[in-house]
Amino acid sequence: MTQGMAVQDISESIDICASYYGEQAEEVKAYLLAGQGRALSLDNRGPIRFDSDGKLDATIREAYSRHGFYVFEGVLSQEELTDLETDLASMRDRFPTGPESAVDRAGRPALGADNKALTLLWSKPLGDPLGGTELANGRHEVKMFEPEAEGDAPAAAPFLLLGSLQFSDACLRTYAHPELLRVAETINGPDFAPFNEALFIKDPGVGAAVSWHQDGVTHWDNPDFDEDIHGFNFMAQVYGSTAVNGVWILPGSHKLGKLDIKALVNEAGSERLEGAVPIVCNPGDVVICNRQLLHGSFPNCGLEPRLTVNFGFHRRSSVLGVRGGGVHSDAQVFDEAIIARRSRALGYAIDARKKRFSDETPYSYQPFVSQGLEYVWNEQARADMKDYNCDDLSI
Ligand SMILES: O=C(O)CCC(=O)C(=O)O
Repeated sequence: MTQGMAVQDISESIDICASYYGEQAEEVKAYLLAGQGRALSLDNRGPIRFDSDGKLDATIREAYSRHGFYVFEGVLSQEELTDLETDLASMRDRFPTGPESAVDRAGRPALGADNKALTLLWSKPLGDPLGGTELANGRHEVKMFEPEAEGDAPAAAPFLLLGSLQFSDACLRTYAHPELLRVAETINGPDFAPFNEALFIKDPGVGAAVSWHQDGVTHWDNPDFDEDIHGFNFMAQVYGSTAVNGVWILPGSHKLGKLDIKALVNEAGSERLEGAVPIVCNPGDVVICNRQLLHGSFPNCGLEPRLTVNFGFHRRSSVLGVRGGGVHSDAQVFDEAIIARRSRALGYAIDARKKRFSDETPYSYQPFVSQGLEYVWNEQARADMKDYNCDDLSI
């Protein structure tokens, strides 16, 4: 365990969460505690470090490769976290009043109401909207236990916002965090390509489960298959992430190919998979999570909120000339033009960040440099970002 690392005390949440599971409460409590202990004993957390060539420190790279995830501690400043919280509050004000509604609670056109691309996904409180369905290529093979929410919970609550960069300048700026982009460069090469961006919203007593799955859908049978071929996600934590509300992963599973999730659940006797650990973070920590890892999250039956700012990147060779999997955008063959169009979000993000954090050295993205491209974040750019996620490089 990282010496001296202080994590949130979630003992009360663990008890409350376990109580939702009735007869299995003791088993759930033991599982949460054991998983948390194992997570904190792994050698995969600490500040981002680079070597003298500007590449991600080799020890970190190796630990990421071994476990499939790594917790970069203290990446986002309090200022940046406050910006994200403020934007979430104003986005919530603009959310539709329900899954079928096109207006917000003030009767204005709701956020995303006139978008072509899918934006806000809803769930019944503490539900598992994807598990055991054909949605997202059927990759969420099992339905998680759906506890009964308290009586005052809303009938449905948003749990996932897609295309988040068009709705939040704070999310756009975080997307261009220079140290994170240098990590992306080390892992995926200087011509790395975007994937997609989203917010996972897990409010206490309401937040939905995301059933066990592996993200990749395209390259499992590729003769050049390797552990990084489906890219990775950064998961930036605004309030932290715990055994109760966080994503759980099966360490090392990103190297095992496509797993039979139903068989793993049968073997474990429940969705509490053996050997899995939660991603434990403090506010401001950012996780890098291999998309091939078996991962998922339980419904948030605890007391702490989780807001994850998700954004992923690919190797260019994983998307160029490849037919998309159709999960985040319509399936299409990704050519240079589509990748360039999708990359403009990064150009706008770098400029938006430069304007807000002027003391930082902005990230220099090689494909823009080599083509002499410069992007400016202004009102015209904002209009240009509408529905940018129709081109998510979904593989
Ligand atoms: O944040 C969560 O609960 C789920 C995240 C996830 O499944 C993903 O990023 O692929």
